[in-house]
Amino acid sequence: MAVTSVVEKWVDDAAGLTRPDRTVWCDGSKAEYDRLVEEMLRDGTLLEMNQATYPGCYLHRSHPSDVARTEQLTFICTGAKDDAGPTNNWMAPAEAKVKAGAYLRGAMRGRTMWVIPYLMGPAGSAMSRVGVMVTDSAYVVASMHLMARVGQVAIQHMRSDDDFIAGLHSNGDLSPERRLILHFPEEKLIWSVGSGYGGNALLGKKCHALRIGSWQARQEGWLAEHMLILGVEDPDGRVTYLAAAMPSASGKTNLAMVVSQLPGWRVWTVGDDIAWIHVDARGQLRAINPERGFFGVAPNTSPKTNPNGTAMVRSNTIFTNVAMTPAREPWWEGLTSTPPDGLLDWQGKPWSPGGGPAAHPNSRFTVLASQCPSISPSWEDPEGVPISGFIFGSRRTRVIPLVFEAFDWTHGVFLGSAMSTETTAAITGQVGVVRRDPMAMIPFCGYNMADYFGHWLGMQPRLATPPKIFRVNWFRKDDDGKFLWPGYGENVRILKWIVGRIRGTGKAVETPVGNVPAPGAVELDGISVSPARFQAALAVHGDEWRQALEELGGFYDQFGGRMPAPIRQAHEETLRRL
Ligand code: GTP
Ligand code: SPV
Ligand code: MN
Repeated sequence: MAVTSVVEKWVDDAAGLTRPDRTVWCDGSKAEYDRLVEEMLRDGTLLEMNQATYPGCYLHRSHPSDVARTEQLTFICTGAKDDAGPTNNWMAPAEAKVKAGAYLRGAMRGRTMWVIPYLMGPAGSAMSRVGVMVTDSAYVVASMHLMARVGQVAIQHMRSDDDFIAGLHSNGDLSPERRLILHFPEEKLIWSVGSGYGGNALLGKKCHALRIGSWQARQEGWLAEHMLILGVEDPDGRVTYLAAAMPSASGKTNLAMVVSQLPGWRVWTVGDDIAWIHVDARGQLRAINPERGFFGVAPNTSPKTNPNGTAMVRSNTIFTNVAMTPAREPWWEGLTSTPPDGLLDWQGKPWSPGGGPAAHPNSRFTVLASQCPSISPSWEDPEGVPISGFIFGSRRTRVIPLVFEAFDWTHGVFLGSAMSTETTAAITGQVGVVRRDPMAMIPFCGYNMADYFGHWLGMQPRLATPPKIFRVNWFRKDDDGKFLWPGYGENVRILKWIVGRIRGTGKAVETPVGNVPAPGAVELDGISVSPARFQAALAVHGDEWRQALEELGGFYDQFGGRMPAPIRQAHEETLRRL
Protein backbone atom coordinates (compact mmCIF):
# COMPACT_ATOMS: atom_id res chain seq x y z
CA MET A 1 0.00 0.00 0.00
CA ALA A 2 1.34 3.41 -0.92
CA VAL A 3 1.37 5.48 2.24
CA THR A 4 3.00 8.74 3.17
CA SER A 5 6.22 8.91 5.10
CA VAL A 6 4.41 10.64 7.97
CA VAL A 7 2.05 7.66 8.29
CA GLU A 8 4.99 5.24 8.08
CA LYS A 9 6.95 7.04 10.76
CA TRP A 10 3.96 7.18 13.07
CA VAL A 11 3.33 3.43 12.64
CA ASP A 12 7.03 2.73 13.31
CA ASP A 13 6.86 4.79 16.50
CA ALA A 14 3.74 2.94 17.63
CA ALA A 15 5.50 -0.39 17.06
CA GLY A 16 8.58 0.92 18.88
CA LEU A 17 6.44 1.58 21.95
CA THR A 18 4.23 -1.52 21.89
CA ARG A 19 6.70 -4.06 20.37
CA PRO A 20 4.39 -6.34 18.35
CA ASP A 21 5.76 -9.60 16.92
CA ARG A 22 4.51 -8.63 13.47
CA THR A 23 2.84 -5.71 11.72
CA VAL A 24 0.06 -6.25 9.16
CA TRP A 25 -1.26 -3.46 6.92
CA CYS A 26 -5.01 -3.88 6.34
CA ASP A 27 -6.46 -3.53 2.85
CA GLY A 28 -10.13 -3.72 3.83
CA SER A 29 -10.83 -6.62 1.46
CA LYS A 30 -13.42 -9.36 1.91
CA ALA A 31 -10.57 -11.89 1.91
CA GLU A 32 -8.96 -10.06 4.81
CA TYR A 33 -12.26 -10.00 6.74
CA ASP A 34 -12.75 -13.72 6.15
CA ARG A 35 -9.19 -14.45 7.35
CA LEU A 36 -9.78 -12.43 10.52
CA VAL A 37 -13.05 -14.29 11.21
CA GLU A 38 -11.37 -17.66 10.67
CA GLU A 39 -8.57 -16.72 13.05
CA MET A 40 -11.06 -15.54 15.69
CA LEU A 41 -13.17 -18.71 15.34
CA ARG A 42 -10.00 -20.71 15.92
CA ASP A 43 -8.93 -18.85 19.06
CA GLY A 44 -12.46 -18.50 20.49
CA THR A 45 -12.77 -14.72 20.09
CA LEU A 46 -15.80 -15.43 17.88
CA LEU A 47 -18.34 -18.23 18.02
CA GLU A 48 -20.15 -19.34 14.91
CA MET A 49 -23.91 -18.77 14.95
CA ASN A 50 -26.37 -20.93 13.00
CA GLN A 51 -25.12 -20.48 9.43
CA ALA A 52 -28.37 -21.80 7.94
CA THR A 53 -30.58 -19.22 9.65
CA TYR A 54 -27.99 -16.50 10.41
CA PRO A 55 -25.44 -16.76 7.58
CA GLY A 56 -22.24 -14.85 8.20
CA CYS A 57 -23.22 -14.11 11.81
CA TYR A 58 -20.86 -14.51 14.77
CA LEU A 59 -20.99 -13.99 18.50
CA HIS A 60 -18.31 -12.26 20.51
CA ARG A 61 -18.35 -12.48 24.31
CA SER A 62 -16.34 -9.66 25.81
CA HIS A 63 -14.44 -9.65 29.06
CA PRO A 64 -17.22 -9.29 31.68
CA SER A 65 -15.81 -5.96 32.90
CA ASP A 66 -15.49 -4.52 29.38
CA VAL A 67 -19.09 -4.07 28.23
CA ALA A 68 -19.67 -0.33 27.83
CA ARG A 69 -17.95 3.03 27.47
CA THR A 70 -16.02 4.05 30.56
CA GLU A 71 -16.38 7.81 30.74
CA GLN A 72 -14.47 8.10 34.01
CA LEU A 73 -11.39 6.79 32.16
CA THR A 74 -11.87 9.03 29.10
CA PHE A 75 -9.79 12.22 28.93
CA ILE A 76 -9.29 15.29 26.77
CA CYS A 77 -5.59 16.13 26.90
CA THR A 78 -5.21 19.74 25.84
CA GLY A 79 -2.37 22.06 26.84
CA ALA A 80 -4.80 24.30 28.72
CA LYS A 81 -7.28 22.67 31.10
CA ASP A 82 -9.90 25.30 30.29
CA ASP A 83 -9.96 24.21 26.65
CA ALA A 84 -11.34 20.85 27.76
CA GLY A 85 -13.80 22.61 30.03
CA PRO A 86 -15.52 21.60 33.27
CA THR A 87 -17.58 18.76 31.77
CA ASN A 88 -14.61 16.77 30.45
CA ASN A 89 -11.97 14.81 32.33
CA TRP A 90 -8.66 16.51 31.61
CA MET A 91 -5.06 15.39 31.87
CA ALA A 92 -1.94 17.30 30.80
CA PRO A 93 -0.63 15.73 27.56
CA ALA A 94 2.81 14.86 28.98
CA GLU A 95 1.35 13.28 32.11
CA ALA A 96 -1.20 11.34 30.03
CA LYS A 97 1.55 9.90 27.86
CA VAL A 98 3.64 8.86 30.84
CA LYS A 99 0.65 7.13 32.45
CA ALA A 100 -0.71 5.37 29.37
CA GLY A 101 2.81 4.81 28.06
CA ALA A 102 3.43 2.53 31.04
CA TYR A 103 0.43 0.39 30.04
CA LEU A 104 1.34 0.44 26.33
CA ARG A 105 5.07 -0.24 26.55
CA GLY A 106 5.62 -3.74 25.19
CA ALA A 107 1.83 -4.36 25.33
CA MET A 108 1.83 -6.01 21.88
CA ARG A 109 4.67 -8.49 22.57
CA GLY A 110 3.61 -11.84 21.14
CA ARG A 111 0.75 -10.18 19.28
CA THR A 112 0.05 -8.86 15.80
CA MET A 113 -0.27 -5.13 15.26
CA TRP A 114 -2.76 -4.36 12.51
CA VAL A 115 -2.53 -0.98 10.77
CA ILE A 116 -5.95 0.24 9.65
CA PRO A 117 -6.14 3.21 7.29
CA TYR A 118 -9.79 4.25 7.38
CA LEU A 119 -12.03 6.83 5.78
CA MET A 120 -14.86 8.42 7.72
CA GLY A 121 -17.51 9.52 5.22
CA PRO A 122 -18.42 8.53 1.67
CA ALA A 123 -15.73 8.17 -0.98
CA GLY A 124 -15.33 11.34 -2.99
CA SER A 125 -16.80 13.67 -0.39
CA ALA A 126 -14.92 16.83 0.58
CA MET A 127 -16.42 16.33 4.06
CA SER A 128 -14.82 12.88 4.57
CA ARG A 129 -11.72 12.51 6.77
CA VAL A 130 -8.95 9.98 7.20
CA GLY A 131 -7.65 8.15 10.21
CA VAL A 132 -4.89 5.58 10.65
CA MET A 133 -5.25 3.39 13.69
CA VAL A 134 -3.17 0.51 14.95
CA THR A 135 -4.57 -2.23 17.17
CA ASP A 136 -3.72 -5.65 18.57
CA SER A 137 -7.37 -6.76 18.51
CA ALA A 138 -8.67 -8.80 15.57
CA TYR A 139 -12.21 -8.03 16.78
CA VAL A 140 -11.48 -4.32 16.42
CA VAL A 141 -10.11 -4.83 12.90
CA ALA A 142 -13.17 -6.81 11.77
CA SER A 143 -15.48 -4.26 13.40
CA MET A 144 -13.64 -1.39 11.70
CA HIS A 145 -14.20 -3.17 8.37
CA LEU A 146 -17.94 -2.88 9.01
CA MET A 147 -17.96 0.59 10.59
CA ALA A 148 -15.58 2.51 8.31
CA ARG A 149 -14.14 2.36 4.79
CA VAL A 150 -10.82 0.60 5.25
CA GLY A 151 -7.75 0.44 3.01
CA GLN A 152 -6.32 2.34 0.05
CA VAL A 153 -9.51 4.44 -0.27
CA ALA A 154 -8.48 6.17 2.97
CA ILE A 155 -4.95 7.00 1.83
CA GLN A 156 -6.37 8.37 -1.44
CA HIS A 157 -8.42 10.90 0.48
CA MET A 158 -5.51 12.41 2.41
CA ARG A 159 -5.05 16.01 1.34
CA SER A 160 -1.46 16.19 2.58
CA ASP A 161 1.16 13.86 4.08
CA ASP A 162 -0.03 14.48 7.60
CA ASP A 163 -3.78 14.74 6.91
CA PHE A 164 -4.92 11.95 9.21
CA ILE A 165 -5.95 11.32 12.80
CA ALA A 166 -3.54 8.85 14.38
CA GLY A 167 -4.99 6.25 16.73
CA LEU A 168 -3.10 3.83 18.93
CA HIS A 169 -5.20 1.06 20.44
CA SER A 170 -4.21 -1.93 22.52
CA ASN A 171 -6.38 -4.28 24.52
CA GLY A 172 -3.61 -4.21 27.11
CA ASP A 173 -4.73 -6.59 29.84
CA LEU A 174 -8.39 -5.43 29.60
CA SER A 175 -8.30 -4.41 33.22
CA PRO A 176 -10.22 -1.23 34.16
CA GLU A 177 -7.28 -0.38 36.45
CA ARG A 178 -5.00 -0.07 33.45
CA ARG A 179 -7.47 1.46 31.01
CA LEU A 180 -7.30 4.98 29.55
CA ILE A 181 -8.98 6.56 26.53
CA LEU A 182 -7.00 9.69 25.71
CA HIS A 183 -7.58 12.41 23.13
CA PHE A 184 -4.90 14.88 22.06
CA PRO A 185 -6.83 17.16 19.66
CA GLU A 186 -3.89 19.52 19.27
CA GLU A 187 -1.79 16.61 17.99
CA LYS A 188 -4.60 14.89 16.00
CA LEU A 189 -3.87 11.86 18.17
CA ILE A 190 -5.82 9.20 20.11
CA TRP A 191 -4.43 6.66 22.60
CA SER A 192 -6.71 3.95 23.93
CA VAL A 193 -5.56 1.09 26.12
CA GLY A 194 -7.25 -1.54 28.25
CA SER A 195 -10.64 -1.91 26.55
CA GLY A 196 -11.87 -3.74 23.47
CA TYR A 197 -15.39 -2.26 23.71
CA GLY A 198 -16.94 -0.33 20.77
CA GLY A 199 -16.80 3.31 21.70
CA ASN A 200 -13.54 2.80 23.61
CA ALA A 201 -11.76 0.81 20.90
CA LEU A 202 -13.25 1.46 17.43
CA LEU A 203 -11.35 4.72 17.29
CA GLY A 204 -13.05 6.04 14.15
CA LYS A 205 -16.33 6.35 16.00
CA LYS A 206 -16.61 8.37 19.21
CA CYS A 207 -12.90 9.23 19.59
CA HIS A 208 -12.29 10.47 16.05
CA ALA A 209 -15.67 11.32 14.51
CA LEU A 210 -16.97 13.07 17.65
CA ARG A 211 -14.30 14.11 20.17
CA ILE A 212 -11.48 15.07 17.76
CA GLY A 213 -14.09 15.76 15.05
CA SER A 214 -15.94 18.32 17.16
CA TRP A 215 -12.64 20.09 17.92
CA GLN A 216 -11.81 20.29 14.21
CA ALA A 217 -15.39 21.24 13.34
CA ARG A 218 -15.21 24.25 15.62
CA GLN A 219 -11.90 25.37 14.19
CA GLU A 220 -13.08 24.89 10.61
CA GLY A 221 -16.68 26.05 10.91
CA TRP A 222 -18.74 22.87 10.72
CA LEU A 223 -20.58 20.56 13.14
CA ALA A 224 -19.71 17.04 14.35
CA GLU A 225 -22.74 15.75 16.21
CA HIS A 226 -24.09 12.67 18.03
CA MET A 227 -27.01 12.59 15.60
CA LEU A 228 -28.92 10.23 13.36
CA ILE A 229 -29.84 11.47 9.89
CA LEU A 230 -33.13 10.49 8.25
CA GLY A 231 -35.31 11.48 5.32
CA VAL A 232 -39.09 11.68 5.76
CA GLU A 233 -40.94 11.02 2.49
CA ASP A 234 -44.50 12.33 2.23
CA PRO A 235 -47.26 10.79 0.05
CA ASP A 236 -46.23 13.14 -2.80
CA GLY A 237 -42.70 11.73 -2.75
CA ARG A 238 -41.08 14.85 -1.26
CA VAL A 239 -38.25 14.01 1.17
CA THR A 240 -37.40 16.25 4.14
CA TYR A 241 -34.09 15.47 5.87
CA LEU A 242 -33.76 15.81 9.63
CA ALA A 243 -30.90 15.22 12.05
CA ALA A 244 -31.64 14.15 15.62
CA ALA A 245 -29.42 14.09 18.70
CA MET A 246 -30.34 11.65 21.44
CA PRO A 247 -28.13 10.28 24.23
CA SER A 248 -26.65 6.79 24.06
CA ALA A 249 -29.24 4.00 23.93
CA SER A 250 -32.09 6.50 23.72
CA GLY A 251 -33.66 5.96 20.35
CA LYS A 252 -31.44 7.11 17.46
CA THR A 253 -31.10 3.72 15.75
CA ASN A 254 -34.81 3.07 16.22
CA LEU A 255 -35.94 6.44 14.84
CA ALA A 256 -33.45 6.39 11.98
CA MET A 257 -35.02 3.27 10.49
CA VAL A 258 -38.60 3.65 11.68
CA VAL A 259 -41.29 1.87 9.66
CA SER A 260 -44.08 4.36 9.21
CA GLN A 261 -47.48 3.50 10.64
CA LEU A 262 -49.03 6.26 8.49
CA PRO A 263 -50.07 5.24 4.96
CA GLY A 264 -48.09 7.00 2.24
CA TRP A 265 -45.33 8.16 4.59
CA ARG A 266 -41.93 6.51 4.84
CA VAL A 267 -38.59 7.09 6.49
CA TRP A 268 -35.21 6.69 4.80
CA THR A 269 -32.11 5.98 6.88
CA VAL A 270 -28.94 8.00 6.25
CA GLY A 271 -27.16 7.42 9.57
CA ASP A 272 -27.92 6.25 13.11
CA ASP A 273 -25.25 7.75 15.37
CA ILE A 274 -23.02 10.50 13.98
CA ALA A 275 -23.55 13.42 11.60
CA TRP A 276 -20.92 15.69 10.09
CA ILE A 277 -22.68 18.83 8.91
CA HIS A 278 -21.28 21.61 6.72
CA VAL A 279 -22.69 24.88 5.36
CA ASP A 280 -22.69 24.85 1.55
CA ALA A 281 -22.14 27.81 -0.79
CA ARG A 282 -25.84 28.66 -0.70
CA GLY A 283 -26.07 28.75 3.10
CA GLN A 284 -27.72 25.32 3.29
CA LEU A 285 -26.64 22.79 5.91
CA ARG A 286 -25.61 19.46 4.37
CA ALA A 287 -24.94 16.31 6.39
CA ILE A 288 -22.99 13.12 5.81
CA ASN A 289 -22.92 9.99 7.90
CA PRO A 290 -19.19 9.40 8.50
CA GLU A 291 -19.81 5.72 9.29
CA ARG A 292 -20.22 2.67 7.08
CA GLY A 293 -22.21 0.52 9.49
CA PHE A 294 -24.26 0.43 12.65
CA PHE A 295 -23.06 -0.53 16.13
CA GLY A 296 -26.55 -0.78 17.56
CA VAL A 297 -28.22 -1.71 20.84
CA ALA A 298 -29.67 -5.25 20.66
CA PRO A 299 -32.14 -5.37 23.60
CA ASN A 300 -35.69 -4.42 22.63
CA THR A 301 -34.92 -4.71 18.91
CA SER A 302 -37.81 -6.81 17.58
CA PRO A 303 -40.04 -7.23 14.54
CA LYS A 304 -42.56 -5.05 16.42
CA THR A 305 -40.29 -2.23 17.63
CA ASN A 306 -37.76 -2.13 14.79
CA PRO A 307 -38.62 -4.40 11.82
CA ASN A 308 -35.82 -2.98 9.64
CA GLY A 309 -33.26 -3.39 12.42
CA THR A 310 -34.36 -6.96 13.01
CA ALA A 311 -34.18 -7.83 9.30
CA MET A 312 -30.74 -6.32 8.73
CA VAL A 313 -29.06 -8.41 11.45
CA ARG A 314 -30.16 -11.76 9.94
CA SER A 315 -26.85 -12.05 8.07
CA ASN A 316 -23.23 -10.84 8.09
CA THR A 317 -23.49 -9.44 11.60
CA ILE A 318 -21.15 -9.57 14.57
CA PHE A 319 -23.15 -9.79 17.80
CA THR A 320 -21.48 -8.82 21.06
CA ASN A 321 -22.70 -10.03 24.45
CA VAL A 322 -26.11 -11.30 23.34
CA ALA A 323 -27.55 -14.59 24.58
CA MET A 324 -27.57 -17.72 22.37
CA THR A 325 -30.29 -20.32 21.88
CA PRO A 326 -29.61 -24.09 21.60
CA ALA A 327 -30.05 -23.60 17.83
CA ARG A 328 -27.12 -21.13 18.01
CA GLU A 329 -29.33 -18.18 17.20
CA PRO A 330 -28.97 -14.83 18.95
CA TRP A 331 -31.48 -13.75 21.59
CA TRP A 332 -31.95 -10.69 23.75
CA GLU A 333 -34.61 -9.30 26.04
CA GLY A 334 -37.52 -8.01 23.96
CA LEU A 335 -36.73 -9.99 20.79
CA THR A 336 -39.58 -12.38 21.64
CA SER A 337 -42.05 -12.02 24.48
CA THR A 338 -40.95 -15.25 26.15
CA PRO A 339 -37.34 -16.37 26.23
CA PRO A 340 -36.58 -19.65 24.47
CA ASP A 341 -35.62 -22.66 26.61
CA GLY A 342 -32.00 -23.61 27.06
CA LEU A 343 -30.44 -20.18 26.58
CA LEU A 344 -26.80 -19.49 27.24
CA ASP A 345 -26.41 -16.01 28.71
CA TRP A 346 -24.01 -13.35 27.43
CA GLN A 347 -21.16 -14.94 29.34
CA GLY A 348 -21.96 -18.42 27.98
CA LYS A 349 -23.50 -19.75 31.19
CA PRO A 350 -26.80 -21.70 31.22
CA TRP A 351 -29.58 -19.20 31.88
CA SER A 352 -32.96 -19.58 33.47
CA PRO A 353 -35.71 -17.00 33.98
CA GLY A 354 -35.55 -15.01 37.21
CA GLY A 355 -31.81 -14.43 37.17
CA GLY A 356 -30.26 -11.38 35.57
CA PRO A 357 -30.80 -10.51 31.93
CA ALA A 358 -29.74 -13.20 29.44
CA ALA A 359 -28.25 -10.67 27.04
CA HIS A 360 -26.15 -7.87 28.49
CA PRO A 361 -28.33 -4.69 28.59
CA ASN A 362 -25.68 -3.03 26.39
CA SER A 363 -25.29 -5.99 24.03
CA ARG A 364 -24.85 -4.81 20.45
CA PHE A 365 -24.84 -5.77 16.77
CA THR A 366 -22.30 -4.60 14.21
CA VAL A 367 -23.53 -4.60 10.64
CA LEU A 368 -23.05 -2.78 7.33
CA ALA A 369 -25.52 0.09 6.81
CA SER A 370 -26.15 -1.21 3.29
CA GLN A 371 -27.99 -4.17 4.85
CA CYS A 372 -30.69 -1.89 6.28
CA PRO A 373 -33.90 -2.25 4.20
CA SER A 374 -34.65 1.47 4.66
CA ILE A 375 -31.18 2.72 3.71
CA SER A 376 -31.54 5.98 1.77
CA PRO A 377 -30.51 6.08 -1.90
CA SER A 378 -28.61 9.26 -0.89
CA TRP A 379 -26.77 7.83 2.09
CA GLU A 380 -23.39 7.93 0.37
CA ASP A 381 -23.98 11.12 -1.61
CA PRO A 382 -20.63 12.97 -1.48
CA GLU A 383 -22.55 16.27 -1.21
CA GLY A 384 -24.48 15.03 1.82
CA VAL A 385 -28.21 15.55 2.32
CA PRO A 386 -29.81 18.97 2.99
CA ILE A 387 -30.90 19.32 6.63
CA SER A 388 -34.19 21.17 7.22
CA GLY A 389 -34.67 20.48 10.91
CA PHE A 390 -32.92 19.38 14.09
CA ILE A 391 -34.42 17.27 16.85
CA PHE A 392 -33.04 17.05 20.38
CA GLY A 393 -34.43 14.05 22.25
CA SER A 394 -33.76 12.70 25.70
CA ARG A 395 -35.02 10.10 28.11
CA ARG A 396 -37.11 11.79 30.80
CA THR A 397 -39.83 10.09 32.83
CA ARG A 398 -41.24 13.48 33.80
CA VAL A 399 -41.21 17.21 32.93
CA ILE A 400 -40.27 17.17 29.24
CA PRO A 401 -43.17 17.15 26.73
CA LEU A 402 -43.42 14.56 23.95
CA VAL A 403 -42.60 17.21 21.36
CA PHE A 404 -42.23 20.98 21.15
CA GLU A 405 -40.67 23.47 18.80
CA ALA A 406 -38.17 26.20 19.58
CA PHE A 407 -39.17 29.80 18.86
CA ASP A 408 -36.01 30.43 16.83
CA TRP A 409 -32.41 29.25 16.36
CA THR A 410 -31.05 30.79 19.57
CA HIS A 411 -33.95 29.41 21.59
CA GLY A 412 -33.33 26.00 19.99
CA VAL A 413 -29.66 26.08 20.96
CA PHE A 414 -30.77 27.01 24.48
CA LEU A 415 -33.18 24.02 24.54
CA GLY A 416 -30.34 21.76 23.39
CA SER A 417 -28.03 23.16 26.08
CA ALA A 418 -30.75 22.52 28.68
CA MET A 419 -31.04 18.80 27.95
CA SER A 420 -30.77 16.21 30.64
CA THR A 421 -31.44 12.50 30.44
CA GLU A 422 -31.72 9.29 32.43
CA THR A 423 -28.53 7.26 32.07
CA THR A 424 -28.49 3.90 30.23
CA ALA A 425 -26.36 0.75 30.11
CA ALA A 426 -24.26 2.24 27.29
CA ILE A 427 -22.05 3.79 29.97
CA THR A 428 -20.61 1.92 32.95
CA GLY A 429 -22.20 3.21 36.13
CA GLN A 430 -25.69 3.58 37.52
CA VAL A 431 -28.63 3.31 35.10
CA GLY A 432 -31.66 5.65 35.29
CA VAL A 433 -29.96 8.60 37.01
CA VAL A 434 -30.85 12.01 35.59
CA ARG A 435 -27.77 13.81 34.36
CA ARG A 436 -27.16 16.84 32.19
CA ASP A 437 -26.45 15.92 28.57
CA PRO A 438 -26.63 19.01 26.37
CA MET A 439 -27.35 18.03 22.77
CA ALA A 440 -26.45 14.43 23.73
CA MET A 441 -22.80 15.56 23.51
CA ILE A 442 -21.67 15.55 27.15
CA PRO A 443 -19.54 12.40 26.62
CA PHE A 444 -18.38 13.43 23.14
CA CYS A 445 -17.64 17.15 22.95
CA GLY A 446 -13.84 17.36 22.64
CA TYR A 447 -13.61 20.91 23.95
CA ASN A 448 -15.15 23.40 26.36
CA MET A 449 -18.92 23.07 26.09
CA ALA A 450 -19.50 26.79 26.59
CA ASP A 451 -17.51 27.30 23.38
CA TYR A 452 -19.60 24.55 21.79
CA PHE A 453 -22.83 26.44 22.53
CA GLY A 454 -21.17 29.56 21.12
CA HIS A 455 -20.19 27.64 18.00
CA TRP A 456 -23.80 26.56 17.47
CA LEU A 457 -25.01 30.16 17.92
CA GLY A 458 -22.38 31.31 15.45
CA MET A 459 -23.79 29.08 12.69
CA GLN A 460 -26.98 31.11 12.37
CA PRO A 461 -25.69 34.12 10.40
CA ARG A 462 -24.12 31.73 7.90
CA LEU A 463 -27.42 30.00 7.13
CA ALA A 464 -29.88 31.15 4.46
CA THR A 465 -32.79 29.56 6.36
CA PRO A 466 -31.76 28.22 9.76
CA PRO A 467 -33.38 24.81 10.27
CA LYS A 468 -36.19 24.69 12.80
CA ILE A 469 -35.24 23.02 16.07
CA PHE A 470 -37.47 20.58 17.96
CA ARG A 471 -37.30 18.84 21.33
CA VAL A 472 -38.77 15.35 21.80
CA ASN A 473 -39.17 12.87 24.67
CA TRP A 474 -40.56 9.41 23.86
CA PHE A 475 -40.06 8.31 27.47
CA ARG A 476 -42.52 10.39 29.52
CA LYS A 477 -44.59 8.24 31.89
CA ASP A 478 -47.91 8.55 33.70
CA ASP A 479 -48.31 8.23 37.48
CA ASP A 480 -48.62 4.45 37.09
CA GLY A 481 -45.22 4.30 35.42
CA LYS A 482 -46.63 3.57 31.94
CA PHE A 483 -45.25 5.29 28.85
CA LEU A 484 -47.64 8.06 27.75
CA TRP A 485 -46.73 7.55 24.10
CA PRO A 486 -46.41 4.21 22.25
CA GLY A 487 -43.20 5.30 20.51
CA TYR A 488 -41.29 3.35 17.85
CA GLY A 489 -43.28 3.16 14.56
CA GLU A 490 -45.81 5.66 15.90
CA ASN A 491 -43.09 8.30 16.18
CA VAL A 492 -43.64 8.94 12.48
CA ARG A 493 -46.78 10.84 13.55
CA ILE A 494 -44.52 13.28 15.38
CA LEU A 495 -42.15 13.43 12.40
CA LYS A 496 -45.12 14.31 10.20
CA TRP A 497 -46.03 17.24 12.48
CA ILE A 498 -42.39 18.37 12.47
CA VAL A 499 -42.27 18.29 8.66
CA GLY A 500 -45.54 20.25 8.61
CA ARG A 501 -44.04 22.92 10.88
CA ILE A 502 -40.98 23.16 8.64
CA ARG A 503 -43.25 23.66 5.61
CA GLY A 504 -45.48 26.13 7.46
CA THR A 505 -48.57 23.91 7.52
CA GLY A 506 -48.60 22.16 10.93
CA LYS A 507 -50.59 23.90 13.67
CA ALA A 508 -49.13 24.75 17.08
CA VAL A 509 -49.94 26.52 20.31
CA GLU A 510 -47.44 28.52 22.29
CA THR A 511 -46.31 27.56 25.79
CA PRO A 512 -43.65 29.28 27.93
CA VAL A 513 -41.06 26.72 26.77
CA GLY A 514 -41.93 26.44 23.07
CA ASN A 515 -44.67 25.55 20.59
CA VAL A 516 -46.54 22.29 21.11
CA PRO A 517 -48.89 20.66 18.58
CA ALA A 518 -52.36 22.25 18.51
CA PRO A 519 -55.24 19.93 19.43
CA GLY A 520 -55.82 17.64 16.46
CA ALA A 521 -52.55 18.63 14.74
CA VAL A 522 -50.95 15.23 15.39
CA GLU A 523 -52.86 12.39 13.79
CA LEU A 524 -54.02 9.92 16.47
CA ASP A 525 -56.25 7.71 14.28
CA GLY A 526 -55.49 4.04 14.68
CA ILE A 527 -53.66 4.23 18.01
CA SER A 528 -55.06 3.82 21.48
CA VAL A 529 -53.92 7.19 22.78
CA SER A 530 -56.85 9.25 24.04
CA PRO A 531 -56.79 13.02 23.48
CA ALA A 532 -56.50 13.45 27.27
CA ARG A 533 -53.49 11.16 27.43
CA PHE A 534 -51.94 12.96 24.48
CA GLN A 535 -52.43 16.29 26.25
CA ALA A 536 -50.76 14.81 29.34
CA ALA A 537 -47.79 13.87 27.16
CA LEU A 538 -47.56 17.47 25.95
CA ALA A 539 -48.26 19.22 29.25
CA VAL A 540 -45.89 21.89 30.58
CA HIS A 541 -45.97 22.08 34.36
CA GLY A 542 -44.63 25.43 35.57
CA ASP A 543 -43.44 24.23 38.97
CA GLU A 544 -41.46 21.32 37.53
CA TRP A 545 -39.94 23.58 34.88
CA ARG A 546 -38.93 26.30 37.34
CA GLN A 547 -37.10 23.76 39.47
CA ALA A 548 -35.39 22.23 36.43
CA LEU A 549 -34.33 25.64 35.15
CA GLU A 550 -32.87 26.61 38.52
CA GLU A 551 -30.65 23.51 38.41
CA LEU A 552 -29.73 24.44 34.86
CA GLY A 553 -28.48 27.82 36.10
CA GLY A 554 -26.02 25.96 38.34
CA PHE A 555 -24.79 23.97 35.34
CA TYR A 556 -24.19 27.16 33.35
CA ASP A 557 -22.39 28.79 36.31
CA GLN A 558 -19.48 26.36 36.14
CA PHE A 559 -18.51 27.80 32.74
CA GLY A 560 -18.22 31.32 34.22
CA GLY A 561 -17.83 34.12 31.70
CA ARG A 562 -17.21 31.64 28.90
CA MET A 563 -20.95 30.86 28.77
CA PRO A 564 -22.51 32.73 25.80
CA ALA A 565 -24.82 35.56 26.88
CA PRO A 566 -27.68 34.69 24.47
CA ILE A 567 -28.07 31.28 26.15
CA ARG A 568 -28.19 32.91 29.58
CA GLN A 569 -30.79 35.36 28.23
CA ALA A 570 -32.98 32.61 26.76
CA HIS A 571 -32.78 30.86 30.13
CA GLU A 572 -33.86 33.98 32.03
CA GLU A 573 -36.64 34.77 29.55
CA THR A 574 -38.05 31.26 29.96
CA LEU A 575 -38.06 31.64 33.74
CA ARG A 576 -39.90 34.96 33.35
CA ARG A 577 -42.51 33.43 31.02
CA LEU A 578 -43.25 30.50 33.36
P1 GTP B 1 -26.37 4.57 20.85
O1 GTP B 1 -26.06 3.59 19.79
O2 GTP B 1 -25.95 4.10 22.21
O3 GTP B 1 -25.90 5.96 20.58
O4 GTP B 1 -27.96 4.64 21.04
P2 GTP B 1 -29.25 4.96 20.16
O5 GTP B 1 -29.71 6.35 20.49
O6 GTP B 1 -29.07 4.62 18.74
O7 GTP B 1 -30.26 4.00 20.87
P3 GTP B 1 -31.35 2.98 20.32
O8 GTP B 1 -32.21 3.50 19.22
O9 GTP B 1 -30.69 1.70 20.06
O10 GTP B 1 -32.25 2.90 21.63
C1 GTP B 1 -32.18 1.86 22.48
C2 GTP B 1 -33.18 1.89 23.59
O11 GTP B 1 -34.18 2.89 23.47
C3 GTP B 1 -33.89 0.55 23.60
O12 GTP B 1 -34.06 0.13 24.91
C4 GTP B 1 -35.23 0.90 22.96
O13 GTP B 1 -36.21 0.02 23.30
C5 GTP B 1 -35.48 2.31 23.46
N1 GTP B 1 -36.36 3.07 22.55
C6 GTP B 1 -36.06 3.51 21.32
N2 GTP B 1 -37.10 4.16 20.77
C7 GTP B 1 -38.09 4.16 21.69
C8 GTP B 1 -39.41 4.70 21.72
O14 GTP B 1 -39.89 5.33 20.79
N3 GTP B 1 -40.12 4.49 22.87
C9 GTP B 1 -39.60 3.81 23.94
N4 GTP B 1 -40.36 3.67 25.01
N5 GTP B 1 -38.36 3.28 23.93
C10 GTP B 1 -37.61 3.46 22.83
C1 SPV C 1 -22.96 5.25 22.41
O1 SPV C 1 -22.66 4.84 23.54
O2 SPV C 1 -23.43 6.40 22.23
C2 SPV C 1 -22.79 4.39 21.24
C3 SPV C 1 -22.11 3.11 21.41
O3 SPV C 1 -23.16 4.78 20.15
S1 SPV C 1 -20.38 3.33 21.47
O4 SPV C 1 -19.89 3.33 20.09
O5 SPV C 1 -19.84 2.21 22.18
O6 SPV C 1 -20.04 4.56 22.11
MN1 MN D 1 -23.97 6.81 20.18
